[in-house]
Amino acid sequence: MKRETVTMSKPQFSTSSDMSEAQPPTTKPTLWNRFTTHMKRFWWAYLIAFCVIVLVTVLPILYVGVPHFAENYINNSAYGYDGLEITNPRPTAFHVRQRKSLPQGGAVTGSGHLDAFNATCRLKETNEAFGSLSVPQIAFGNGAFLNIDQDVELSCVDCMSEIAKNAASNKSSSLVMEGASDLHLGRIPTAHVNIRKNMHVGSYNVTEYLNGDGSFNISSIDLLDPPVDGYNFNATITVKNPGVFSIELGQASFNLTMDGKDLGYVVLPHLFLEREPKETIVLGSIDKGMLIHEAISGSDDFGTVTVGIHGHSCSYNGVDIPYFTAAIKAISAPSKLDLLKYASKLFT
Ligand SMILES: *[C@@H]1O[C@H](CO)[C@@H](O)[C@H](O)[C@H]1NC(C)=O
Ligand SMILES: *[C@@H]1O[C@H](CO)[C@@H](O)[C@H](O)[C@H]1NC(C)=O
Ligand SMILES: *[C@@H]1O[C@H](CO)[C@@H](O)[C@H](O)[C@H]1NC(C)=O
Ligand SMILES: *[C@@H]1O[C@H](CO)[C@@H](O)[C@H](O)[C@H]1NC(C)=O
Ligand SMILES: *[C@@H]1O[C@H](CO)[C@@H](O)[C@H](O)[C@H]1NC(C)=O
Ligand SMILES: *[C@@H]1O[C@H](CO)[C@@H](O)[C@H](O)[C@H]1NC(C)=O
Ligand SMILES: CC(=O)N[C@H]1CO[C@H](CO)[C@@H](O)[C@@H]1O
Repeated sequence: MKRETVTMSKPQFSTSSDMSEAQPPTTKPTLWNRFTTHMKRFWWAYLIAFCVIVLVTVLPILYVGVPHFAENYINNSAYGYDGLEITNPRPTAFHVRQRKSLPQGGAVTGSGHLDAFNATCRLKETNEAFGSLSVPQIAFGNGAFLNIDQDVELSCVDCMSEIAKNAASNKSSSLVMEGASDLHLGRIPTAHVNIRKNMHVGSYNVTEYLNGDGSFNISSIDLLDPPVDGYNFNATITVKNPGVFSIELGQASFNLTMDGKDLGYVVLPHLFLEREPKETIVLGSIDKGMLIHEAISGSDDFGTVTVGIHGHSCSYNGVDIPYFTAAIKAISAPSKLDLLKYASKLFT
């Protein structure tokens, strides 16, 4: 074995001189004869050379190129949050669901699958792991389909709070999803891929959102006199989701101010931001006298008031959800309300 390798390169380069010496000088060999004689003597050299070429160039393409390509493809394909649903929040867990078609672009043709794998989610900034997701097998052929439907346990609740807080404070955050899987594609040998995907989490300017056109509409409002359970009004509002994914928050409560003074508070007992605008209930306890006085003689147009909205807490089934509370608490924004349009009942 060793010896062959050593001599292999020599015959290849000295063949022409060997050949002419080997041929009897009288007969004029045809080109074909010379070729076959040459091949008879040196076939093994060509075989070895062929094997070397295969080993050196082709296999890396399969073993290195395919994983590299797959990693590149996963790295560069934009992850879409559309269709993502976060529900059933608990202090250290929540449910996540996403069913979506994945684009099968680039050179990934043919059918195959990516094995199921566990992905670790980390905060990009600190590299701290805060949860893991078990990504199911993803089969592809005519496109691919992702189907995630599971609980995510949080190993770092503060990390999740940071992400949620940033999202509500117009600060973006980045996550890294890490994992390793095997890619089976057609007849190509199984390729081991290391996945490290950066994901951007969008954020919102709540001030802009609250004052933007059509972010929420008050569909109905009832004054409760005498108050019921401490609330002196209830209302039904339609809320537009500022984001692209659905999120079940539970009971969110906000304190209200006007000109820096306490006006009261509102509680939204079942806040679930879905893709389409959706109705939700608001229960409130406010100083009506102060509101009406401001509407009539305040600095805004007649009937219009500017109410300061300050996040207080968020709970689900009566249990505080620390990461959502962090997001809600980050909200402190003024909102202009046209009481004549929304709450003319206040003046009757
Ligand atoms: C994919 O992204 C990760 C992290 O950004 C990087 O370390 C890795 O080299 C990338 N892979 C390819 C094939 O570009
Ligand atoms: C993911 O992790 C869980 C628990 O640690 C384990 O039971 C499961 O087999 C893992 N799944 C894969 C695909 O490695
Ligand atoms: C949000 O937008 C408002 C008005 O456009 C601006 O005054 C405020 O600074 C912004 N807030 C953040 C956190 O960027
Ligand atoms: C509120 O009403 C306006 C006009 O009636 C509409 O354009 C907007 O989409 C509505 N917003 C919601 C969240 O329903
Ligand atoms: C608001 O209060 C009125 C009067 O008590 C009641 O009929 C209505 O069902 C309440 N609406 C909500 C959304 O709680
Ligand atoms: C803030 O809101 C909470 C409930 O949402 C309420 O218990 C608390 O009294 C409010 N604080 C003020 C100063 O209004
Ligand atoms: C950091 C961040 O997300 N900033 C955003 C704040 O809000 C404005 C307007 O909505 C965006 O343009 C910024 O990108």
